[in-house]
Amino acid sequence: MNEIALRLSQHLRTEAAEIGELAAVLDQIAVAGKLIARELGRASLIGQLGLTGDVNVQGEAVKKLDVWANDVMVRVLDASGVVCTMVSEEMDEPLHLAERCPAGQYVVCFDPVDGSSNLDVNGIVGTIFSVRRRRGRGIDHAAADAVQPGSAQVAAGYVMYGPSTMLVYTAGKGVHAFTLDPTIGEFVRSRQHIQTPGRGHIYSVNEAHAPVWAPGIREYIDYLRARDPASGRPYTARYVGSMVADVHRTLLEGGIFLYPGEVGADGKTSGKLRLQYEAAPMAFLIEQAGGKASTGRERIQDIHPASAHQRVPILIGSRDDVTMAEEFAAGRR
Ligand code: AHM
Ligand code: MG
Repeated sequence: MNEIALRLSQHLRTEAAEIGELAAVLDQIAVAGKLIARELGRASLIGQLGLTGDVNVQGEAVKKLDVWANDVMVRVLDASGVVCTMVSEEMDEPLHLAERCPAGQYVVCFDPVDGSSNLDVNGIVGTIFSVRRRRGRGIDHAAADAVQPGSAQVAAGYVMYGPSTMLVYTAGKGVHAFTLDPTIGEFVRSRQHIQTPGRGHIYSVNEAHAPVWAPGIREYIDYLRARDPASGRPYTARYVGSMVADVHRTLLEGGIFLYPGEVGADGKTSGKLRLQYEAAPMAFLIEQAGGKASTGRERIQDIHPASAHQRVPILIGSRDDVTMAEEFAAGRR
């Protein structure tokens, strides 16, 4: 028993002087996390696994839990009273709550159940969120509010549904982790001011896509696999296929997680992971922990989204590992 256990709600109360109404947004996301964790825990028993039969705007088969969790996120954020625009992987268009605009200061981008290919095998999934301020006032600003660069984030994080449920967030003052104690239904602080090691020994990537990567990325992975004990190689490979789980491990243990771009016949590179609710929030977290996140060419946080569901390549993790990956990607090594 941790005698000095601090609940998330208490922690947010002490932060409220600095983060203001953002505390209400984070508190509501914690509520959604508890509801989603409960549903995941019994999903196979109540027929919540499997597909709805629909296909989303991104051409992916929609799962029942994706839709259910999206609805939960929309309802809890609406109830916060301070969110007026939402962008979700599960909604084709941004959702603008015009009636909230007089008071609603925040735009929240989220992926309600990320890594959902793991759902049917009882694997780890997560909810990723990213909070920005509204730029303008009035509904006419809503479209611009929905596409802001990662550098505009005021908070970001994820809830990870693993052996325990964890909420990890930053509001620009370090990265803090809370673990759900199911016996009291509360997130309790388990780590403060998490720092990612400057260099790790794990790489995490779906290597089946190696034939469509740029040559520099293939050379980088070959380099990590080569045996050279003096420079700490070979690295170890770990890949869950759930960004939250793979980034969480990288955040704590260091190393690098990559989802490199696919180089098409036209020579153009396209990523898989979505900028606004996958790449940018993880980039904010990892930078707050002393790490780096880039596309290989530019810092993730500097990218201005061209559209709500824009995809980007991503290299994220320990500072030295990401720097080396960028050098390989640029052909400088
Ligand atoms: P999703 O939002 O449809 O679940 O897709 C995102 C997920 C990430 O969690 C994970 O890093 C990646 O897709 C895995 O993709 P792949 O199966 O191609 O390796
Ligand atoms: Mg996702």
